[in-house]
Amino acid sequence: MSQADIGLIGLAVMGQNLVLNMNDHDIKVAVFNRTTSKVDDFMEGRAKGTNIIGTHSIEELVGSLKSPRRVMMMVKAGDVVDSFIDLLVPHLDKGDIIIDGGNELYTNTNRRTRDLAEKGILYIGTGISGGEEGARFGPSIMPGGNPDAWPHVKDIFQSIAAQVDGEPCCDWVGEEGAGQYVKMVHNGIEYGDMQLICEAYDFMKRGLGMNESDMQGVFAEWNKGVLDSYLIEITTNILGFKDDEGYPLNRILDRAGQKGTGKWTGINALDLGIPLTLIGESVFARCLSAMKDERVKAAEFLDGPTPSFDGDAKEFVGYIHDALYASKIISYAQGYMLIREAAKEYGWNLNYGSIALMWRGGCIIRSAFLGNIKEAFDKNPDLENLLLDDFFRDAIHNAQAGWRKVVAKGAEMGIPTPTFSSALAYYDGYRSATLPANMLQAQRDYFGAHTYERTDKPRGEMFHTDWIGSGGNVSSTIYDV
Ligand code: NBP
Repeated sequence: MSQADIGLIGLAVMGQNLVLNMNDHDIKVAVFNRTTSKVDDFMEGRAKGTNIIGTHSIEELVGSLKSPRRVMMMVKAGDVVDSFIDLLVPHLDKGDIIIDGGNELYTNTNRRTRDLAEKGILYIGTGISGGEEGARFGPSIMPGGNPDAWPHVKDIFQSIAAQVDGEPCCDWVGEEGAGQYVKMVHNGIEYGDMQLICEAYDFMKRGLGMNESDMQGVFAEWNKGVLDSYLIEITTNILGFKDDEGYPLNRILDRAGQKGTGKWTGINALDLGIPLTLIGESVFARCLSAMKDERVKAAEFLDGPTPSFDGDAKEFVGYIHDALYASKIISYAQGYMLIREAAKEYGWNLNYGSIALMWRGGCIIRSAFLGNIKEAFDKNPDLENLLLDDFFRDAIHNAQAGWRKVVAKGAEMGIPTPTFSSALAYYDGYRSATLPANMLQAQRDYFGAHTYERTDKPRGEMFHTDWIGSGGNVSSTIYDV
């Protein structure tokens, strides 16, 4: 039997489509699945007539591979990945490569990369985005792990990835769990992009009283400009979709779920002390939506303004566009701040421009906008914050008047805009040389003798005031909170 280029474990939706994608690119794949009848079904079904090899045990799978062996897992994240690693290792040699393509928590990938390196096995944890269609025809692939593994998988990954302007949406991200970390932040940004669009839709519908057809026209127009993206495109299509009973959109219950990666991103931001407010608000907006029954009761009980608008609706739609665009810039600026901090914290060497390039195609957040981010990092690889790039500064300056009008009008009309308004609060906070944290420090020192630094003394020199005249001279231990 001629030997396969790579083995793949896990024939669910992602695994099957990736295998067929590899087969299209003349990559010979051997496959295995825990429930082996799924191997047979696949071989008799979608894999019929291809070069794919079906196997029925880990031993047979590994035995069918060229050396160094490459085995990729597309299985449920967590313990299942650990158990497959345990099954694989006794059959592998030093220099062989194990790849996990699932939505794994990056800390697990950190641990596995180190443990397997001790055994001479090269480990990769890669983010893969784009869902079923992306896996089949070109996903965004974000690999991290043991850098020595990258040359062994580079050609395979880059050939099956989405291509934008002749460049693959796949490059080496960084050490250990960096690839899956970047995928996690990508998913958080996806939460943010979706919530921003929902707020624009809600404003047009409830605030301006627009119908689906008019809103569809607006989103279609937006998709031709700076907001050009997959999510704006599908929103346009959703607003235009009608069946015998009308618009399915209007029959969908307004309760959103979440699978966890947005939440992980928010938790990690809190751990690292990064103000990732927009993604945080997007996760909370889903949580609030899920409290449907309570909201229905509260709607009867709590009063507020009834939205009504008597201005120039067309002009206001332009302001909503600007609010969405400016908030989106804030979201990506915050996401990149988080990735930067993680790189510092975990000792990863990341190329921020190539991360933008990886997201340009194949994935849910793909957009023209990511090209501007790539250019910003090409100009200055050490850029501290996207807002400090000339292009994004000018963009936000141009958009801010409309953005402020939308946030103000939303508050006046009682239409919630959690991401538009939190993004604006972040913007105004970020550009404030002075914030009221002097009062906060005074309060902390008053009730807990936490001490404070002074504006007129060197940083790090701590002071305490006896605010009530009866306190002692003992101050609290100082540590970062
Ligand atoms: P699933 O996440 O549904 O996993 C199915 C695979 O895991 C099957 O091969 C199944 O084997 C195997 N598996 C399970 Br479940 N429990 C197992 C166990 N205890 N022992 C051994 N094998 C077990 O598949 P998927 O939706 O294709 O996703 C694969 C990975 O890719 C996941 O980490 C997912 O988060 C990630 N991902 C998914 C998407 C997407 O759009 N679906 C997108 C991007 C990333 P069985 O057939 O024997 O039950």
